[in-house]
Amino acid sequence: MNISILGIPMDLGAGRRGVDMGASALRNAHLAAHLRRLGHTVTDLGDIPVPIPETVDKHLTGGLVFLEQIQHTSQVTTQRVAALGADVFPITLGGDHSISMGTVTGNALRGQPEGVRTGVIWVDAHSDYNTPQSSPSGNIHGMPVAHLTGLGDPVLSNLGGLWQLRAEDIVMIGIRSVDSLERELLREAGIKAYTMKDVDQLGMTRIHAETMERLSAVERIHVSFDADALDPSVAPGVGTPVPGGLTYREGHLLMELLCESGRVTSMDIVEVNPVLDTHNQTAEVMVGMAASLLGQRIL
Ligand code: 5AB
Ligand code: MN
Ligand code: MN
Ligand code: MN
Repeated sequence: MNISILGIPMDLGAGRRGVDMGASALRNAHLAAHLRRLGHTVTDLGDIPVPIPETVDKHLTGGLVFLEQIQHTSQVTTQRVAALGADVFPITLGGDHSISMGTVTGNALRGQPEGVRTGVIWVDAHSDYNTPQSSPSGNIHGMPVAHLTGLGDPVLSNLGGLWQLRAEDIVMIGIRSVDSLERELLREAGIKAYTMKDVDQLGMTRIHAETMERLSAVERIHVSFDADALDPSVAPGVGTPVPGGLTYREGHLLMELLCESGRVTSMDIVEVNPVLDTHNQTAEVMVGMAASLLGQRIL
């Protein structure tokens, strides 16, 4: 496979500093080398420039912190990813999860300006379905899925022109922290979310099978992997840790089953925060997850 790595060192969407260094941490954990060892051709496209918070005026625009800067970066991200060929497998490195408004949109538009029906597997402790009105924090990393489906601020929900992510094409896995108004929005939209209770009860094998069934009509599948989906004992370097997350094996099993399905066409790795990490453990774990998705075998 032709894999392109693109960093988006964004921390304007998160409440804590340091997640902008996530892309560097993942490169330091030998992401490209691991993928090359699996036989892939890997091109690192470097980083999209993102302003650091200290250089911009922090203010709230209609319930969103750093809206203008995040809008600009999301537009650039959409264009850069869309310009990659339809045959390329992009791995986009955050940065906080606000980058996924641009990465998902760009991936849907890759090679086809009007957009391709694209499914999203959102692996996360959080559902990231807040609107500016429902958000308790104003932090845009808690809002990307809502904006991808057309809710929220039009400045962020119209990145794809006529293309929009359909609520029925989203599956969330690992969920265990949802805000109260956000819960109502998820219900109204009918978004399928597997909570940690579902992971415990059903197991990852069944969740994977149901996910593939649900996404059977989409042409592309994007995996957006927030490191905080994993249990904090496995991935401590995150800004919004929530106890009771996916085990190391549950994370790998999901990636291995998705790899076998052969249907995943792009991936984000987001929310890795080296400032809060121990010895780059979280970046190394996330590189392992990417390797499993891209063909690493035990035997
Ligand atoms: B992450 C919270 N729901 O909106 C909010 O890490 C947390 O991308 C959002 O999943 C966490 O501020 C965003 C309380
Ligand atoms: Mn290594
Ligand atoms: Mn997230
Ligand atoms: Mn999260």
